[in-house]
Amino acid sequence: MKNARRRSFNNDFEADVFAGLNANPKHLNSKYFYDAQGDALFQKIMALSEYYLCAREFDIIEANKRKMAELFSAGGGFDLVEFGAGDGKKTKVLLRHLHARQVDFKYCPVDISENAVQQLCDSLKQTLPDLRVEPHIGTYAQVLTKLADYRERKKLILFLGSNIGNFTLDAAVSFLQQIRASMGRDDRLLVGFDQKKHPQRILDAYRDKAGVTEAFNKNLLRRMNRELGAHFDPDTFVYWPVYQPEESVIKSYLVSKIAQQVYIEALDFKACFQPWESIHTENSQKFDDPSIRQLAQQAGLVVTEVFSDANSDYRNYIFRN
Ligand code: AVI
Repeated sequence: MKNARRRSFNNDFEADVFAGLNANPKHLNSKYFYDAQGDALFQKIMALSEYYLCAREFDIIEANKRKMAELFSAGGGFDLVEFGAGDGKKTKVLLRHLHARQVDFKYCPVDISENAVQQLCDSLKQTLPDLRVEPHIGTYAQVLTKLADYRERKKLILFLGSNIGNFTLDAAVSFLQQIRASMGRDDRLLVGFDQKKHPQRILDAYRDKAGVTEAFNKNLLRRMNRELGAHFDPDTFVYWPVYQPEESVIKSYLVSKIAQQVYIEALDFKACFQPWESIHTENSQKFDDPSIRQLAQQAGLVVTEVFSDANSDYRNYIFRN
């Protein structure tokens, strides 16, 4: 194995692939799922009957949009900053409602995927042409620094879709702490949390019958082939999600069915796999009220409102500083 410190990389993807495939056990960061192909697959996941998260959060926002709008718009105009905006499907419910009531606000969607942000801005231009939109493209870490630019008036920060579940718990606390540091007294943070439930339902959401989530994970291999000149054969890997009820987390893996050495041209490096060796691709944490309150407390945030769907499958919490 060549020494990582002596190498130079053209971008984070190259550096992270090299580090992750040299590690034991191997891992890749799930943020790399989201290139144009990954975005399209994630759109399909969100429409799957097994993947209840989006539909439940949509129901919650639809049922509570009046109350949410009142809470946010009390005391004048505000900036609505959304981390991980994606296609904005759920947020559009709020946007339409605020817009129809002529509330003074600006929408600032943030996403790592330029493609997703572009599509969102295009669709908003069609449906709400006079909405003020200020998009940002970048990783959460990059864009967190931008929150400092939104100090002039009140802001509402959205972090929907249970995206927080893709962080480790420590990283979630640190992310929330950084958001909190940018929040003034009147600012609010609205976060979506997928809830603990029957393990089978959780597992089914990540092991859909149509195999879309498998294709979404294997897109990581295809992305390395496209962007790094790697030679992965996705058919030699099994997609394997597991739900750990003790930690209440779905852990997703790609497992090599065979012993193989995969050459990655851009890194001039061969990734070596033993038979049945895994690559950890994603964590999707599930929550309950105590674990959310503990997270909030560790981040120094205070819960002000909780919204739930009828079965408590999913919840949205509002926090203040
Ligand atoms: C974006 N994120 C919250 C999704 C999740 O549920 O962890 C990504 C996903 N992975 C597999 N299906 C969906």
